[in-house]
Amino acid sequence: MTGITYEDFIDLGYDPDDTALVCEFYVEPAADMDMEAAASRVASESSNGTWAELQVEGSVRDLSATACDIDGDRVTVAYPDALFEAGNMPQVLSCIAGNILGMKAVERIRLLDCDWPEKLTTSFPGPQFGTSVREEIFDAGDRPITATVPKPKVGLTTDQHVRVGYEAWTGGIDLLKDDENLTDQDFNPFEERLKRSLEKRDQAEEETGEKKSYLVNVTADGDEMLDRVDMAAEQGCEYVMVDVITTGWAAVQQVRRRCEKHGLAIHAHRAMHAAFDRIETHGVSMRVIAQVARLCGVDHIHTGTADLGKLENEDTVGINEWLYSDLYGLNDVLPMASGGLHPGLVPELVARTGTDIGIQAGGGVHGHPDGTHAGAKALRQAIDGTMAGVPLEEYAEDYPELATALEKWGTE
Ligand code: CAP
Ligand code: MG
Repeated sequence: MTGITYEDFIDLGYDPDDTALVCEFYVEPAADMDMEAAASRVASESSNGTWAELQVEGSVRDLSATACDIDGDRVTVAYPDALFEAGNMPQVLSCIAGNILGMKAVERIRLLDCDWPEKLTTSFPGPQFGTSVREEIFDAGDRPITATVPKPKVGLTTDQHVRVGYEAWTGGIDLLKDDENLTDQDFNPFEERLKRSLEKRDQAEEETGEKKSYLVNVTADGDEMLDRVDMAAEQGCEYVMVDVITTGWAAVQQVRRRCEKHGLAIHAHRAMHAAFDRIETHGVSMRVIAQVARLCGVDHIHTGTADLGKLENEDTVGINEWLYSDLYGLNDVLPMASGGLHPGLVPELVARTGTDIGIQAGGGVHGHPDGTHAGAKALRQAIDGTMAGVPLEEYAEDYPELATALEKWGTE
């Protein structure tokens, strides 16, 4: 009997069939290793090999991954379908983005992209609504939907938070969103915030004649999070918000199932994503994180601002295109642009990303010199002006709130 060694995991002529999950990695081999040796170790450690030569009877080789292409610093690895448990995202990630990220055989390694096969993909539910939220939940026509998050992020009392929400909604914002680190603290408890915000939402809907909604942050440990989803549904929410990275994919899958029962959409905040994707030569790309989020079934996800605003971004436009793309019948996802946005950036943002997005601004609404209500109006005016194809400076001649915002923040 011959043992299984690293060499068994590389076959550069191998052409995977369409049932395989094919992953592209960036790889920098360790100093004492060539690319082929590193690539075979990536395929081995992420499927069913290890550092020692193994003597195993039977057909375990059928479950081995194969490093099937090396192109400069890019390595392609094909994983057989049988390696994966259907519908179990943590299990999939423990293979393709597990131990290999810490292997001494590589100096750096990044999971750049996945080509998801039909069987594995459709074992996940995908989003319930996706971009259709713009029509199904709001009557937003072609314009981007708009959201705001009260600032400061935490510290506002429930009274203050609810008031800010009302001012934002009546100023023209569609969605009020909790911040990522606001859940159920003593200064602003979940249940009270939820109930009172929804009262104000109803009032704002009546006053504006527009549909309004609230993204309440249900992030918590598993059972508690599901209770919060139930409460959000009972109280009449259309959405919940989940911090998908910090809470973990198993929890996201659980929330998705519970949300289906209630017909609730999921807004995915991605706090902590940069721990995986910020260093360009290591980790897991935002592209893959967004893919995983779509399979698990979120309806919105933050994908950055196409290099506008305050945060580092990875290829927002390419990620958004993937989120819209056909994927064996799974619904698409609405990308949310957020992070240092203000009204003056709207035309350029829309020029870069198109209109099938959500635009989220915190500081860019509440930092308006005349307060939240004026800031909300200015953001909506910027969107309406952009949709009308009128340069913002010109549009602002008729809209004083926008004029003030442009004076304060400019258009860059
Ligand atoms: C934005 C924000 C969002 C980030 C998330 C914040 O506030 O509420 O969480 O944009 O980043 O807390 O920073 P501002 P990303 O509008 O005041 O910047 O969308 O890149 O995941
Ligand atoms: Mg935030």
